[in-house]
Amino acid sequence: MKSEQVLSELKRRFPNESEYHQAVQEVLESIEDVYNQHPEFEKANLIERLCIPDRIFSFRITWVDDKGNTHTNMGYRVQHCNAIGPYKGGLRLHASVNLSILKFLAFEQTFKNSLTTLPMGGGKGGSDFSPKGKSNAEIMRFCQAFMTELWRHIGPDTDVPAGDIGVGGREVGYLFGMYKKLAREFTGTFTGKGLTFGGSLIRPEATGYGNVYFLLEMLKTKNIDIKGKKCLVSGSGNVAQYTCEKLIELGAIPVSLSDSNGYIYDPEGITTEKLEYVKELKELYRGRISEYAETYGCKYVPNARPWSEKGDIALPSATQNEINGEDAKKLVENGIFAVSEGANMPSTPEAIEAFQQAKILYAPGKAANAGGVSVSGLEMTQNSERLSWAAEEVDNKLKWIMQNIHENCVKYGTEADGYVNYVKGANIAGFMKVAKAVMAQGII
Ligand code: NDP
Ligand code: 2IT
Repeated sequence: MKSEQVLSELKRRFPNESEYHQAVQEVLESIEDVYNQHPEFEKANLIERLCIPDRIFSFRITWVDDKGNTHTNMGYRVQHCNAIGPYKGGLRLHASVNLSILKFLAFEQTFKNSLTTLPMGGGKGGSDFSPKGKSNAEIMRFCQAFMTELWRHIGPDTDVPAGDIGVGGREVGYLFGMYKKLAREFTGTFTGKGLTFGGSLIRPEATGYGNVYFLLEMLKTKNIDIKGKKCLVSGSGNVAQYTCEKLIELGAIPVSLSDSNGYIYDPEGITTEKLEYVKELKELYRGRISEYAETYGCKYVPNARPWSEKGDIALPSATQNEINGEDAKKLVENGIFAVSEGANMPSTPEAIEAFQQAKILYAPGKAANAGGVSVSGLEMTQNSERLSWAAEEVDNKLKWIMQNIHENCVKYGTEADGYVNYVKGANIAGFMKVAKAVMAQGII
């Protein structure tokens, strides 16, 4: 297998899907050498079978707004690979959603899920519907309309969706309610459900907490204490909020947050009280992060991301390609020594290269943000058992999983000079497990 050849063939067959090409390229380059030690993989054309999703559903969604006007949106579900378990992955509601983005996310999800040690395949779905400025009733009607199509493709042992950008507890509730009505069954077909109907404790916290647990493991390899370290966080949604919560608990100092309109920089640190304000602002009022700057009198920069500010550690937690090569160089110049990705693919290839050339600690999303889907997997187990575990039990399992992923990255990613290439480690460990499972199951 030559990674350039595979990639150029995928680009020819699936043009104009830049995010998908980007995610595939990163994995191909990491695994090329190991893959080529297995001639049986090449004979079975395993690489194309793992890069191209098993199937994709796409459909029109029609819904009515509060004024009685009718709208259409596109809905999708990409079922990438179910070699190691049912398709599993979130739903994204954002105006930017298209097939390229969902294909990259489903591809990444397959290898991320493989790293978690739990039996989950990879998938992703969503719609170009924008929840911004919509009323609760509009969001509910949209979710119900979306589910009238999606429900026939999912199930507790087939495909289990969850949240992602624009889909939190409220949306999962509406989606699950309609699924249950149409499927005429109460099963664990969604994760991230409310605690009163089968949700797991710690699932809302899991991605942010998990990312900080992973960061702690990386810091341990350099004997660095997280206490007092200034952390640049982007985003202000689910992942960013619980990243800040864990950082504060451990004595670190989150100093920034962002949304699609700009970022705030609070050099005194985001405290527990300020974080409670952010949670309310974002979850209850759907407000803008600029309001934080007005309330607490700190700096707000519109139409920008926080990467030119000074800090010790960066935890990008908004969206893909939010750190470009220039941003990465600036971060390194300013003394950042660790980057741990809460978002999926937030760093461009140029940014990753800048971090790795500077030999700083750099963890890709598929390792560092795997805590969210891990606790989703634990929610599936609890639903199958018809039991709920205590928060401490779930949190301890989450810690163990993040430590295990870190160990695997070190095992497969340590280079000759001792530098841990976490991208390579995560890709090799994640890929090999799926590859072996596909090979064992024959040509299907
Ligand atoms: P939320 O919808 O809760 O928050 C998303 C945040 O990112 C918001 O602050 C949003 O700003 C900002 N954002 C979204 N899109 C853009 C954009 N195009 N440009 C700039 N800012 C943007 O989503 P999550 O916190 O759940 O997800 C954040 C990231 O983490 C995503 O990459 C997601 O795939 C990833 N992730 C999430 C997991 C989960 O369990 N939820 C698990 C693993 C990864 P605004 O309010 O203005 O839209
Ligand atoms: O990107 C991700 O891992 C998620 N959005 C969570 C997926 C899940 O099924 O919990």
